[in-house]
Amino acid sequence: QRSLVTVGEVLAVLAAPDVGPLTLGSGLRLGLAGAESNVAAAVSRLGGSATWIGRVSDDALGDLILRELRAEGVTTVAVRDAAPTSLLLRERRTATHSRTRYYRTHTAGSRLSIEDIPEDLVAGAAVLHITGITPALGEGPSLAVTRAVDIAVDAGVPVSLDINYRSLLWSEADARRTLLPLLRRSDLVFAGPHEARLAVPGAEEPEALAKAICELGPTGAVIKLGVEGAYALLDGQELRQPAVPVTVHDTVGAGDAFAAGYLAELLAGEPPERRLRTAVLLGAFAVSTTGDWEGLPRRHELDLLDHHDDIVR
Ligand code: KDG
Repeated sequence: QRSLVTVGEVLAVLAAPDVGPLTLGSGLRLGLAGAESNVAAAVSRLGGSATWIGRVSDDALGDLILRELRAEGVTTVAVRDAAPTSLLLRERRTATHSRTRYYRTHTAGSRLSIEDIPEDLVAGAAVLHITGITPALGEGPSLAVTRAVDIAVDAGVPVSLDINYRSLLWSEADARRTLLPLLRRSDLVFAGPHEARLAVPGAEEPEALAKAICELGPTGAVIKLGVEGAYALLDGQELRQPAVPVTVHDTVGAGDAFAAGYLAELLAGEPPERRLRTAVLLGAFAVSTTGDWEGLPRRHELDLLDHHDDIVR
């Protein structure tokens, strides 16, 4: 099977296990995150082939990133860099309110450059998946993503874009300026309603947002609606998928899981209805488990949320 190829940065996450202010000190749990690697790991768990391209630090955290991705079955194409790994600090200030802080400048991932993108690999991909996070990391990463899209478009490889707007990284105006040219050359776009409005201001409802996105070039737009499921416009065909009811535990990573569910089924040759169903299901797994990707299912676990018994004996 040809691979999903993605380009991005993996961050080390320092997460407070307890609820309360970090001001008082705390033990922290070390984990990993990164929108693109989340997608790669999730696709791999569903049996798809996934390749991640990026820069990682030349130290224990860089080793941890590569070991973890490889353990998940993801092929890694990594340049080792003397700069450190980015950190993401997660404070659980109250039971329902988390605060995030990035330590993300002059780090390995932000030094990604055009030369780090292997042409053959991207040209031979089943799909190139990019997100709006990597281009926000600086000029080098932004040019690297553009280079990957250039290669994909020339080779006829479909491009999937998750807008993934991060207000801590850049303004909406900067995001729009940088992401619109990428969106126009993408085949498939994932966005929440707010992210979609950032790309196509003026439209309000999911139907109008998806239509406006497709008028810019993509043949597919998938609007993620959280507890209301998802709406998609794919080659002019409308699809709706209700959400799977679950107990919300940790919503971070739900969007990546959603995109991964969709893309894994695309890779497997499944029809649009099935792609959207698995997308919503993976989003449900992400919100009902801890961490961005750790709780995501393998294929044989996809029906787990159908069982309402707490304990499976
Ligand atoms: O989509 C979840 C991401 O926000 C998380 O994994 C970290 O990539 C990340 C980012 O830049 O916020």
